[in-house]
Amino acid sequence: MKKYRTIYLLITLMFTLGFNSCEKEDAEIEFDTIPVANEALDIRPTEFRISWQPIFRSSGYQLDVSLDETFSTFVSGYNSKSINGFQEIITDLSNNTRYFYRVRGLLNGVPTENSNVVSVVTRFIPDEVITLKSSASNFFVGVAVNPDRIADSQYMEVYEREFNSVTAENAMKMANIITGIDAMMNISYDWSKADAIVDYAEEKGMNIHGHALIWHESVPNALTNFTGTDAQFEAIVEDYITTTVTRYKDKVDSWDVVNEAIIDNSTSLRASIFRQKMGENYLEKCFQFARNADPNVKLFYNDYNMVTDPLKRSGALREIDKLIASNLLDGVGYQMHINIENPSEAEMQTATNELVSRNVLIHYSELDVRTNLNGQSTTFTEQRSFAQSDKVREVTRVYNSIPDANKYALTLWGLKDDDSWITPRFNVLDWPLLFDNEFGKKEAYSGFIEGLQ
Ligand code: 9MR
Repeated sequence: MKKYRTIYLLITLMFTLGFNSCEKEDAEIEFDTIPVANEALDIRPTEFRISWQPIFRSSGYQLDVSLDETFSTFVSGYNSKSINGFQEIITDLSNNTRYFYRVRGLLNGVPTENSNVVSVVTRFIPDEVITLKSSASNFFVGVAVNPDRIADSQYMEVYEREFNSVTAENAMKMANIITGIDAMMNISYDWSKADAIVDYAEEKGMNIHGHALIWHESVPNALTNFTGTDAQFEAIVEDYITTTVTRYKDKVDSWDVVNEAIIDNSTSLRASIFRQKMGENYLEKCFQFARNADPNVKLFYNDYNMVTDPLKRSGALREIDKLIASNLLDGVGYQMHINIENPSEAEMQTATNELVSRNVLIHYSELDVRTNLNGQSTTFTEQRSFAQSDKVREVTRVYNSIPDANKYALTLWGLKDDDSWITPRFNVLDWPLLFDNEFGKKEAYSGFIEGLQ
């Protein structure tokens, strides 16, 4: 008797559960008369996959994909496109672009209301394990640092994760090292800041690019006010270059020996104090002093606007050719203080080919990409973020086209946006680097890696 009662109870239970679950499913299907669009998947630079939750008794779907949220600019072929399944891969799209999609079901041939609208950005999404330095084969990825930041654990973490080369943004400049020159022409130095950076990079096994031995914008007062003869001036410069290069022998791997010697929109040498007191061939002299002090360290000429200013470039190349002929130059730095509009990829390629044909090492130094070109913007808009990423991708793509033997390094002029010299110098808000103020990777970070794929 007891046995029958148990079986009866079990059967009752099964029926109850079964009917309940059927009732529940029916209720859900009845309720879902509009499809629900899912988030996009498999996002790539030119495609993504979208899907939606099917609705009951639908004979098909109609899909809209648009460039705007109000669905007025459709992606070609995606204005009420008929689809039989529950998903679609949209291809041939533009990189770094925001799209919107929605879907309708067809019940007895009549479209339902639109689903929710989902937005998606086509972009390159680097694998989590990839970093800037790991994406670069056969060249260094560098960052401009200062003594405070190399002592800050948040900066250090990113420096060590992403970079394998450093440049002192300011600490190794002449005016920041020389503290005085006495009556006997003895130079006094403060090495503390430069040493801190060199020690840090040495400890972390990073490449060190020395910046910069001779630069007209970093002349110590003691030298500006120097009243001795030109020969004495030159002797001081030789002493300084010899002492500095010797101090960092086997530690600093390369030096910008002379920085920014050519006048903008011209082929002429600047009338800097070095040009005035040491003569027209002062570059050769300075490179020779450096070569004598350390025959192994790589010697660079470094300048800005070398891509966008062909006159200036030809003036610089004239000096570079003389240095090459004297066997004094190993490499050239193209400072990459650029913006989202200029230079074009083709211009970068042309200017870079000039160096490849001379078979020198090529440093894209001082990379930052300004975005606030009219100075009016108070926020870093999505559009600018994408444009910046596109420009950075062009930079790394051109750099990657250089033969391996001529690659040296690509150096960012700072880590995060609020480190940048741009805002203080031009008194305009900007967001020129690869990391935001919270150390977050920006779109431009992805662009950098994408250009190296
Ligand atoms: O970024 C540097 C900024 O912090 C300094 O105030 C400035 C003057 O020393 O130099 C900036 O770096 C320059 C670099 O040394 C040479 N090329 C141009 C850079 C931007 O001015």
